[in-house]
Amino acid sequence: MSVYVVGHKNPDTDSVASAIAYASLKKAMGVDAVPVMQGALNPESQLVLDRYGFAAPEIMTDVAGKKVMLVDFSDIAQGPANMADVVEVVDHHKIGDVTTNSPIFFYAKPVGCTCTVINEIFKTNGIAIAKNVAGIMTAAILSDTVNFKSPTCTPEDKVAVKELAAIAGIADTNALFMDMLKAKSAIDGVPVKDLLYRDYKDFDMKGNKVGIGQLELATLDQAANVRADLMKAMEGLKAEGRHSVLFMLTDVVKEGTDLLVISKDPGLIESAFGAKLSNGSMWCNGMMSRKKQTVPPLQKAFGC
Ligand SMILES: [Mn+2]
Repeated sequence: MSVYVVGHKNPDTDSVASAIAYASLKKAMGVDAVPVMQGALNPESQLVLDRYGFAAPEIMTDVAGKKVMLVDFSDIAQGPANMADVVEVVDHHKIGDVTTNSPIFFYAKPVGCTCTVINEIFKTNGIAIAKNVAGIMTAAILSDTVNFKSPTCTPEDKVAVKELAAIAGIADTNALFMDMLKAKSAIDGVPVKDLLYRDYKDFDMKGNKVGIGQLELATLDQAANVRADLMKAMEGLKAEGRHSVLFMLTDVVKEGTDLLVISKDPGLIESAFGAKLSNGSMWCNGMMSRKKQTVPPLQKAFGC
C-alpha cells in the first residue's frame, strides 16, 4: 500500500521539494512512498522542478483511507481533507495540532527549511541523495531562507546548501536564487486573486481569523500597479469573516516589508509592529519572515 508524502496547502518550493526528497528517501528505505501536493505549483517551484527535471507531483486534496507523511507542516488546517492516518512528520515550524493513534516518527527542528532537516535524515540513514533531488533541496533552502537573509536561517541551513549544491553540481547558488526570485516576483499579467493566494495562510489569533499573505519582490515598484487592486481583494477576504487581512510586500534587496493592512482594528496592528499606517500600509524595516517577524508580534497584540 502506498504512503503519500504531502506538504502544506498553497504549496511552496520547500513543501514540494520536501515531499519529493522525503519520498525518495523512504523509497530507498523500501517504502512505497509517493510525493503529492495540495495545489498547483507556484512559478518559482515550477522553475525549480523544470530545471532539475521533475514532473509536478500529483495534486491530492483528500486522503481518506490513505497513510500520509507530512512534510513542512503539522497543522490540521494546513493538511488535506480526511487526514486520519498520519504515519510520519518532518517539519521546521511550530508543532501543530495533528494527533495520531499510535507512536510515529516525528522530527522537527528550528531551522530555516524542511529540506535541511531531510538532508540530516538522509545522512543519519547513510543514504546517498540523487543529484537532481539535491538540486531541488538546495533551491528549497535558498527559497525558505531568502538566500540566507531570513532570520529563520541557521548555520545548519548554510552547511546543508554547501553539501547539497556540491552533490547537485551547482556552482553559483546566488545565481540560482536570483533566477528563482525573478520567476517568483514576475507579476505582470497575473490575476490579483492569484497574487493574493500565492503564499497565503490563515491564522487563529484568540478566536479571530487573521489572513497573512506575502509576495517577495526584487523591488517594490514591481507591485505599484496592482497595489490598489490587492487592497480591494483583501477587503473581500476580510468580508468573508476575518478580523484582519495583512499582505507583506517584501523587498528582498532592501530587506524590509511594505505591510498592507485591512483590519477591524487598525490600531491593534499598528501597536503590534510599532509603526503608523499611511495610505493603508506601513514600512517595516528588516521584516522578511511571516513566521518569525509578522505572526509572533501579532499573536502578542491579540493576547495569544
Ligand atoms: Mn518550509
